[in-house]
Amino acid sequence: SATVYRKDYIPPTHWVDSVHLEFDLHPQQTHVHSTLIIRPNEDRINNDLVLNGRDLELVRIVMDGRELDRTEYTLMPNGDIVLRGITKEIKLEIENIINPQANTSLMGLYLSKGNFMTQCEAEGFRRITYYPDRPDISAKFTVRINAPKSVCPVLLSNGNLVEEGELDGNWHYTCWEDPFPKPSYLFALVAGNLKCREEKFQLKNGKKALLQIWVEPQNLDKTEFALESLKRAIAWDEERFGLELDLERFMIVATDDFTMGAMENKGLNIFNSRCVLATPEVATDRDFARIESVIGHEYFHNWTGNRVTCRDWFQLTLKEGLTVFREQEFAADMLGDSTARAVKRIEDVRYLRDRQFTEDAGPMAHPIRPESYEEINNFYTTTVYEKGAEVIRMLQTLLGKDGFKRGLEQYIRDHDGSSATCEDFLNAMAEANMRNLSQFTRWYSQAGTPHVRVRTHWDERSATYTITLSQFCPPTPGQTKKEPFFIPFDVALFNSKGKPIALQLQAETNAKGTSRVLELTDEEHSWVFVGVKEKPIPSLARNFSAPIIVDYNYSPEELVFLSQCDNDAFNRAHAMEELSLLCINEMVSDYERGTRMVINPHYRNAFESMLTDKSISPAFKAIALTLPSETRIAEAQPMINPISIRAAIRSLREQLGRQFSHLIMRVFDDNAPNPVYSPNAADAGKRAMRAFCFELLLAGGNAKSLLRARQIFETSKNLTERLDALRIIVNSASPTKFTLLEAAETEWRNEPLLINKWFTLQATATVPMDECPIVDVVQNLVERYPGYNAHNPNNVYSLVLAFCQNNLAEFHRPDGVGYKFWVEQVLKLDRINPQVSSRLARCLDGWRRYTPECSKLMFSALKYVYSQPNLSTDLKEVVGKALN
Ligand code: BAL
Ligand code: ZN
Repeated sequence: SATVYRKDYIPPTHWVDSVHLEFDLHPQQTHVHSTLIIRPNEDRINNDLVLNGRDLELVRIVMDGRELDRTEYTLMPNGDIVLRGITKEIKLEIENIINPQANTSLMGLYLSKGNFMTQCEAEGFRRITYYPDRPDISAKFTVRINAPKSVCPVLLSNGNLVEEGELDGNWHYTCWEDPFPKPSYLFALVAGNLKCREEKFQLKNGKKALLQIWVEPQNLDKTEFALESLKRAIAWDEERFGLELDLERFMIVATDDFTMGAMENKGLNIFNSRCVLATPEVATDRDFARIESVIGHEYFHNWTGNRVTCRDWFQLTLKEGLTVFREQEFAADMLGDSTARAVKRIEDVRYLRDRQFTEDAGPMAHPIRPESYEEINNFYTTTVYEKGAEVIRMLQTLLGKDGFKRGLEQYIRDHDGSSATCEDFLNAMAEANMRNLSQFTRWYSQAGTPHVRVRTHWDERSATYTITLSQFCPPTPGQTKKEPFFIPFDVALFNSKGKPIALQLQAETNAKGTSRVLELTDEEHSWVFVGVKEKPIPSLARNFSAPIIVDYNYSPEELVFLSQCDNDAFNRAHAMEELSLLCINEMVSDYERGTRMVINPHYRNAFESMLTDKSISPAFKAIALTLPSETRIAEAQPMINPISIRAAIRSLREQLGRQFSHLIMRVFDDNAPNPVYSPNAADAGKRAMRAFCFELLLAGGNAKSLLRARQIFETSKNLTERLDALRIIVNSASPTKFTLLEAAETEWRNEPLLINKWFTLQATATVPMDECPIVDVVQNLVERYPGYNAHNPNNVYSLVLAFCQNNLAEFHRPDGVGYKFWVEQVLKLDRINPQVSSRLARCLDGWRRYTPECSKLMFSALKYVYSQPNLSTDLKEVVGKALN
């Protein structure tokens, strides 16, 4: 397949002024009739018009009223149509047929439980009709949908409903007009048997907007939280960035069959049901938080993505990095107090470290703006999204909140109604703040996670403290040498009493503040702080001020100190994490040497002190004490042996649970949440703290806690507590787990949200079930459980992907059965949905870093997949890169 390069961008040969689409909906034979007004782009000499098309059955093309014969256009092997020599404005009428029922890729128009849904980003519109399917072409859309009334009582598309009526044969129709020109990837159509929760919402500008959440009838009672989140998102964007809802009507639709989390189609967002439906019985605290974030994310795209869109798909981070940043700020602002914000920041950074740092260190490493791709769907990555958001956050750190807002306002003023590039965005930021950001652009062109090495020197005689930062970025595929990045590096210095000291640099006349953002632009630079009368302890890259790895040789004593005293909550938790990593690494070595695994005493002290600290919130305590993920631990190992990692964690939990059982029981009792469930951060924090205690107690052999967990599973009304209890039992040696898993299945089998949780519980189980390796449990469910459907991405993600991605020790069994299962699944899923198979394929990206026996097997598995005929472009690209 062909590689597409960013440098090859050429503006379109033609513009589309208007599109009228008419659909006659039918499960196997949907007729699409499209009328386009097209005119040449005067700046281009080439006037051959390419209309993209995939898997379409063409009926006819009529140009300016005359039907074209087969010799008047070229049908390309890939499905595109070329019309040669279009030098003036034309009216094109195209009729084609599509088969939504046969569409398992979930791109274009497809069926979800009998309801029609669409997904067009990035290149799905060409699966609906022939069209120049590229984001730099915007047109005004009108849509008419005709369908049988009994099957499709509800017919929706983007914009405003302008007409509806009855047709012969019990059919009916609706007409929609989107007032804003848009690229084809933002088109949406939804039709089926749906019900909505709706409300007229007062906007700041005095107008009212109709907000609707459309779902299958049985889910109507799960929509309240989504609607409230949407209202909060609208109000927040008005308040924080002065960006108002520009539509009379804003709709959200939920579907169980969706590859991504959600999609920001103009005025008609389509959501994966797991990112929208919630009640305390079917959603956990984390789900509630995620729903609020995703609703915010898609809504915020209305400006950053829709009103100003991307010129080409290489610019994806222009809308995604920015919108993830906006979503994170929204979620943090909804939390209010600074510790709650820090907890959210810690969660976001842990996700980045677990997923993006690994990506940046592997065969798929790419800059947030990639230079090439074979399949754009492979670049909806944590690099483009989450690292992209960190890059935007650095801009806010450098320019200040007001300066950043000014820059965003200018960006939108300059590009409203058009498509833009990452340079356009940076230029607006630079101009609005009169700053030179040219070096900053390297974050957009260089892949890899930079390391910043820190050296410090305190000189007693001159009372100066010198901090020297030097940066280095490891090579990534196709980029051996990197130029220095522009790195904002936030520091504070603490005296021995645990107080931050006032900071004064050598060139300054007086001290200013107790923390400072140093701007590292060279390979190496030193800063000299004066008036430092005792040797301080530095707090580095506070609040994760840049997506970097800090290399500094803290002593364990200093880490204990920071875990108790740092007034940056993020770094306080980070110090705790460093200590736990230190401890786990030692235990991994103990295990591999065959010696007794011992808890590092410094970690033990810090653990006890934080556990008993009454001055900090349960939410913070829970996140700071939670052990690092296996992925995070693996990242720090020179050679990954998941079995040793799991053994070390198990022993650590067991020892902590035994040694601190009384303390932990007290903390457990102190954290009784409010009996009336609310997903608010304070209560969620208490529940998280209790689950943490539970896990340790059970690991430590406390038999009573098993009974208690069972009782919670059987009596609690909220899913958070029930699922935590069940997970802890499933991960214990107790045979009760079989009874409870069965009970859960009986209760949950008709609720997709819950059965997916049930899958994940088993897929991520850390101990074999009745001697049966987890891979067999998963395989058995895939092959025999009637509620598992390989066509449903959520089923695949929560069972197969959860196993391969998150159950390292069971997946990477040295006998290779995990990899054999992976091969079967990747190949099978590739026939159904290439986006899903290529996502699963990436679980073997890191094959070079594992023990030689695993590594060899992983390599063979990848080679085998690569050798198979007819792989999708998606899968071929990621497996090819892994092998390269
Ligand atoms: N645009 C694809 C889904 C999202 O990032 O919102
Ligand atoms: Zn997005």
